[in-house]
Amino acid sequence: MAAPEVTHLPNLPNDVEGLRQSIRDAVVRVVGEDPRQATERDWMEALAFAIRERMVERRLLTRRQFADEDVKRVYYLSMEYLIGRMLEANLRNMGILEPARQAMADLGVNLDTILDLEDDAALGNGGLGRLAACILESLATQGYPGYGYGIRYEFGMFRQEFEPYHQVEHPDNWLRYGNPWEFPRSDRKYPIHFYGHVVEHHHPRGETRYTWENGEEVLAMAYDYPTAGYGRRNVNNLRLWAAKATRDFDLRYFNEGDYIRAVADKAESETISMVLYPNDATAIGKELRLKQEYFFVSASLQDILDRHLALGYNLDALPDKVAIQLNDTHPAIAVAELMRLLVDCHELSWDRAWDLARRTFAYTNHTLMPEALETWPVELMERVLPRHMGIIYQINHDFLEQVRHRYPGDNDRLARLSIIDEQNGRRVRMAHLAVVGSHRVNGVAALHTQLLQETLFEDFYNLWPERFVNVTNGVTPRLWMIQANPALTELLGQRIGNDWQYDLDRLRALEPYAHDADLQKAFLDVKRANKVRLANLVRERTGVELNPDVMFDVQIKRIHEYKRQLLKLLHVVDLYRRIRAGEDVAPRVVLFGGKAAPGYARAKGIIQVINEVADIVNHDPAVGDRLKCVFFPNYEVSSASIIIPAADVSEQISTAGFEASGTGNMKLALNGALTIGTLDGANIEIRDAVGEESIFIFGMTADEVVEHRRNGPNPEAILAQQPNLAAAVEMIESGFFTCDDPGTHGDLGRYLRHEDPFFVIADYAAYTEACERADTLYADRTAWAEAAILNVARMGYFSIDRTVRDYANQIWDIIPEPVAPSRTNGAA
Ligand code: 7GP
Repeated sequence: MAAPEVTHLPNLPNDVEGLRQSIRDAVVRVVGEDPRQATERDWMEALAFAIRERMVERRLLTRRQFADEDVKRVYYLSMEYLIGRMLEANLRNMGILEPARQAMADLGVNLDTILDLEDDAALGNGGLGRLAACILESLATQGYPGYGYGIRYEFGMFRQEFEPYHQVEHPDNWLRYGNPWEFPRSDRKYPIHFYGHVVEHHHPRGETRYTWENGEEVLAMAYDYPTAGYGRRNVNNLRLWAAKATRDFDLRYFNEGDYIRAVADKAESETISMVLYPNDATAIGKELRLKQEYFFVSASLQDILDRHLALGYNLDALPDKVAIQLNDTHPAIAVAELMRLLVDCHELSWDRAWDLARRTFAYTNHTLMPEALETWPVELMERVLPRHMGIIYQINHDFLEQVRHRYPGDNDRLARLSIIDEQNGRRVRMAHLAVVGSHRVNGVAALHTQLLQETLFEDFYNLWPERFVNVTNGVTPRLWMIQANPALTELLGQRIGNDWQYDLDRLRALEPYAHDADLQKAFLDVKRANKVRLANLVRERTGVELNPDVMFDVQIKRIHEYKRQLLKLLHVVDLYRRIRAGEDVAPRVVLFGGKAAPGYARAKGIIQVINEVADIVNHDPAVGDRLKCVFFPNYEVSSASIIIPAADVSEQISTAGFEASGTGNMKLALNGALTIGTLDGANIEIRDAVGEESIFIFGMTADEVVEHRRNGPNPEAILAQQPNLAAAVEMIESGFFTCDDPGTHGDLGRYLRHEDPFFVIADYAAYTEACERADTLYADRTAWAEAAILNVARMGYFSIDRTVRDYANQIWDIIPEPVAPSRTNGAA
């Protein structure tokens, strides 16, 4: 036992005086600057260091308690974490936002100015990555022992600019000034192998053993990001891996005297963690991507096993002490890697290892889009991960044996279920590997899970119905209400207290006041103030003036054909034409935001045409305030938290059957926007929660979409019957909105007239009718306020805390372990 003074934790004060002291000290001791000369950025760093020393203290207390209490832990494996800014969130969740504000003011610094200096941590593309960030925050908030693992990308999601209409991508160099939130762990490094070959060792009695030899080796080094729970002392950890060259990477070239080549090789091996692939819901068949996936999975599993053994557990206890969640198939190679570690490195028998692996893993699917389903050519897998290919063959062999016994002679079924797709040039189906290797598989909304069972995983569902569960997504109210919407938070506090911050169902207490005129007025005032805040940002970023007294109609999400930004755009063009023709239309601001994958030409074309239409509409003196159209550049977490509280209307208009869940729909509705939406993803559950009168549902259902496709859609026939729609399409294709080449949009016209794969044309009439219902309600301010208040009151189900409890109870079998106040050395 070490002496007490060695094991003692510092217990730093959290009052204004104590914080001021820490911050002032940090400017000198950490930043290395004279407080007399410190810049705002110096103060920001000093503040971050003062917070992080408090976070790490609680992190260590949390870890001690978890070890003492023998808890079961969940590990969330995700290629993406779309975190956003950390300073304000950490201050809030640590409970020191207000004292820190005062301490900074005492030092002559305005906290809000400082908060605005921070870059977003954008280590994700969209929904999947943001969900991962929400889940980590909730795990800590509810006191669950839950850890994230991922990649410390040097370059996150690209920065989007328009030049002047089309998207241009710029690198996101978010680490250029260093990062005060991370703890580099130079002692936490694991070797990661690629390439080489497998050698079999036959033992006369006993199983054949395999070694994976030669090949290349990279090191994965850990960087830790403490994650604080709100209103609790628990601080969990997000561990991100960075690639580092091994020391002897270069021996060969050094010996040959080729120094430059040797150093260049070092740089090459470190590219693994260099950049996030900016693709949302599309698989990237690149070797580097496979290496990224294996890199972080292998490092994470080695680390998990190390910790498990260091805590004194044996490997047979793995599923009792460890749950591992695979966030989509990106980490699915974990199934084979855990088998390799258990069988080759820890010398367990194959059957014992398989039983442990399957009981440890669970897999979340986030999309039904066929182009998102990851498959790797067998040839590539054999070259990059030869041992894993062998393991996958063995898993598949055992699995298909089982299927053969269950369905004798059904070879078609075997081919459909096989982990190896023999039809398309032999590929490994990662989703099949994930399903076979997991004890639970979940979709992210009720409809999505149902469709998984009926389509993508139908054969697996028939085989193992008990494996499939639904866990509807949620969002964290800490970021998406308390931080993003302080004015509404304040109003809620006055009316119903603050319990909803921990238990979002308590928002229901607002229901009885929905027709209270005072509340309605206060609610509309809050919304207007939020619209003014957004209008200021839009002016700053785009130069466009918005009138906060008209409806703000918002579609913010990745640009995708199935999400149907074109449907909204056709509505804008239709309104514009009618305004020019002297018609009286309800005024609105239409705001788009979102990025297109750099290689997704159609999505980039959609951005371009929106920008072109916006430019004409916004400058046409005949239009004035009746219509404004804005494409908000570089939509990210930090701008989302300004846009969402200002929205009156939330556009959730994907082709039914394509949006797995959506989470933007939840954030917007929680902030009092009314949804115009299809019966897709979680929109259905939102409708059930808020009631028909607080949502504008339209369009084909998922079944009708299938039916419509089967009948052979005919967009031209529909256009012939809808003169307004036809006129809008014509206006675009005729080149009305393009200044240079009028032919640019001919292709878009052809696409809509002859292909229309996501039924924009077929749903248009129903869509505009839903928009008109919204306009009518909006014109009645009292009725609108009532509907919007009820909407807020009934969104409790969509808290990420409920989502995380569903995972904990149905999948992980873990319980909360709140850190006891006594453990904090008496700290308040
Ligand atoms: C998204 C889904 O498109 C969205 O509907 C859902 O709300 C979100 O995941 C969280 O579950 N999917 C992705 O972002 C994605 O990249 C491909 O999926 C793997």
